[in-house]
Amino acid sequence: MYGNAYIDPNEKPKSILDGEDPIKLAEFEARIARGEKIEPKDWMPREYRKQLIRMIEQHAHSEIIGALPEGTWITRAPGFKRKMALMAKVQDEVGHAQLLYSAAETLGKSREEMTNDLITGKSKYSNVFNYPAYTWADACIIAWLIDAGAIINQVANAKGSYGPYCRALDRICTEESFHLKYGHDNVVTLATGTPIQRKMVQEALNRWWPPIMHFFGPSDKISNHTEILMRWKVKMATNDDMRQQFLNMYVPKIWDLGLTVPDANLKKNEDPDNKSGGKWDYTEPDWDEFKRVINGDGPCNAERLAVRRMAEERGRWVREALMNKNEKYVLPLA
Ligand code: BYC
Repeated sequence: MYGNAYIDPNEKPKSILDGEDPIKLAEFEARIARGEKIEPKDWMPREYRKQLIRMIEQHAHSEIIGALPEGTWITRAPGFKRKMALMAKVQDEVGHAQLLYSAAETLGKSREEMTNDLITGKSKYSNVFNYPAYTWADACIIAWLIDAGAIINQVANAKGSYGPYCRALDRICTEESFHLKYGHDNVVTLATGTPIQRKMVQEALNRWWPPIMHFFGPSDKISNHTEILMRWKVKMATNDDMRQQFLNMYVPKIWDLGLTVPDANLKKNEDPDNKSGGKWDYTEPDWDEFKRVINGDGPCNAERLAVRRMAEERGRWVREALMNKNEKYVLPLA
């Protein structure tokens, strides 16, 4: 861990830029405007550090908790090939958490603190992983559409301002693009399969649609952090823009497979004056449900954290053994 300016999370400044040196702040913002990357030892405003820790940490937790709903399908995936592919995907997701925790550590918060904040329910992680994966089709929809949403978000933010986060996102996106193909292949198999398979995948899509709409974050009108994160190029598009991009790319693909989207109001608004080709109209997602789920009261929050807590407890002896400076280890022969 090499960041040494970690902020006390309980400290409450009067305004987010209170006490910042205006000259340093102007230089910092000029670097960002020129498209330069900010690196861990560079000067940065406290709010930039705080926001990045929050966002990267939540992203890391999402990867590790996100491994759970799909992970339970490894032994039940149909056939050896799909079991192998799902095992590799889940392993990748855990590796993404590893990369992201390392990126967050460069800002000065230790892995132990982050893990502790996750298992005590202090930190958030993506809403979507608080829903159950009842059938194999749910695991397929996650691998296709949640990974698709993640790629849209991450490809954009990989061009952002904080070097370690952008480099982690570049690597993650490469791996996610395989996940997307794997998920698409699974969904195509079900959607072009027997009537029972088609019904199964349609029902899974119906279950996952509301959480997927929530995945991109609250609408811009009620998003707390978008403004400052866009100003500092941490977020490269707003929540609503990312949601629109997802609808634009994936609704036609869903329809092509003969599946329906469970939103009677979903349609592309073909305004001829709109050069972007028109935006999608959709039913406003239920933001009360979203708030409940991200604040700990979703269908699987308790179970997810209990599993993570158990893993932490069961792995303690390994970490303690590795940290023991007095332990004599067998040296390699060559
Ligand atoms: N879920 O001001 P806003 C994956 C919170 S894993 C939960 O708009 P921001 C995968 C937000 O934190 C990839 N909470 O926030 C893994 C804030 O609360 P706090 C997951 C959410 O940060 C395994 C409050 O709502 N991707 O794909 O400007 C298997 C207000 O929101 C969510 C990432 O983590 C949510 N969906 O924008 C398969 C991407 N949305 O902190 C797949 C990185 C919002 O004030 N994160 N909240 O208490 C981001 O890009 C941004 O943080 C967000 C939200 C766009 C998600």
